[in-house]
Amino acid sequence: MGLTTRILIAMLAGIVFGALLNFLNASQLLGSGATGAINSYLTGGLFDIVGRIFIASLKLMVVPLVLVSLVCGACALSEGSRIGPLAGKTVLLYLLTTAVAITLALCMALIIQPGVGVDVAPGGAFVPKESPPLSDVLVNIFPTNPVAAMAQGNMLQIIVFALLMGYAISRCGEPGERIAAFFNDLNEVVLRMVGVLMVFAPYGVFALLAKTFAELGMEFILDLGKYFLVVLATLLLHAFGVYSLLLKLLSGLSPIELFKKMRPAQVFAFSTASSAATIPVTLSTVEKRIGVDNKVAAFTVPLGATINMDGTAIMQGVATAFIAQMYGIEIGVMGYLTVILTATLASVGTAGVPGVGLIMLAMVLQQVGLPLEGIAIVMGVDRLLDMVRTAVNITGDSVVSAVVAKSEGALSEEIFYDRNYDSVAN
Ligand code: DAS
Repeated sequence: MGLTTRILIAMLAGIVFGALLNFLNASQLLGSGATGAINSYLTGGLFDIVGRIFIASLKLMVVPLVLVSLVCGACALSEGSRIGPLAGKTVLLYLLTTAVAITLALCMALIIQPGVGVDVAPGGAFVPKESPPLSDVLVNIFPTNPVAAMAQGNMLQIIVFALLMGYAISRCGEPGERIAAFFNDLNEVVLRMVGVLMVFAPYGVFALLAKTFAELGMEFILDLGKYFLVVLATLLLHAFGVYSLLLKLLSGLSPIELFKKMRPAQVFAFSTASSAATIPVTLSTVEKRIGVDNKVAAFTVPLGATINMDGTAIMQGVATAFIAQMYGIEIGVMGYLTVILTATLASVGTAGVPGVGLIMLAMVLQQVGLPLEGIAIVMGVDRLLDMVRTAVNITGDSVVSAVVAKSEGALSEEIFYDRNYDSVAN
């Protein structure tokens, strides 16, 4: 049974079991003694311990994953920058669409306010750390001690250090090539560690959802549903709104044609929830159905799968606002600007594998001083959202590939508008 299925089953089981405990608690059906025992040994005992261990395992991976994957991403970026204007346009558009995505997500969450009125401060009110003034935020982005930044989990400092290191590695000739190879291998190991920890995700999801629903009851499912719908609506708005606008304005190409042609790659991305695994299908679709020349697609598609995660940034934006609202924490304009900066830069390092967006969410929450326990609440519905946002991620890669190729005169409009093409040529 796949991890997706196991997490979904754990989610449903956790919700049902938690709601049952909540009912027994409220109705005192088992008598005060048994109810008290359930509360202290199960809800406040076993589930609390398993849940906290699971949250710790997510925290464990944040620093190594961000550091290593960002160094690799920065190397790939810098390698690419030797391709001159094509790379500049590609990277600029990727970062721009990600920043628009997270801004759109924050606006949607602040307008709809899915987390307002949901009081989930199980351990008592959460005291947020004071958000520093803008000048401090900007100065504090630059680390004075990279080891201290990693020890303290100062994510923006780690991101800046990793980007600088990745750039330097790509400008170091043979020694840099050896180090780049080492970091690419290390990235495989770190992603494998994420995979190992994800095996335990169903147990963590069950324990945390059972605890949450035992304390909050079934009405909480409506709040979770609101979160789910806000993320989904923003993903669709970004995909069909922002991408269509971008394609029409910058290339004059028909968004409807592109969405129709991209369907095989979107379906593959949805089912695998992995941009990286979808690269071969995205590449083939972009070249043979969209008409992008290989010299462009071979650079823009793999780079996009590495650094362009608009769907993930959208989840991070909505989840951050949702968690702040649930805990009644005002993170203010500075806090939201920090979220946009952190999530945009972090998307450079988010690897295209299932579930990694959640670990990057831990990083964003940590940066703005929000409780990571909130992840457990959104995690229950994350797997399905992961599949949708991965399809959005690769759609963004294909839109930017088409725009850049058109601007370089490397896109065949004959192929783009050819409707007889009914399969992705291998
Ligand atoms: N599943 C990731 C991807 O492959 C995105 C994420 O985890 O948010 O794009």
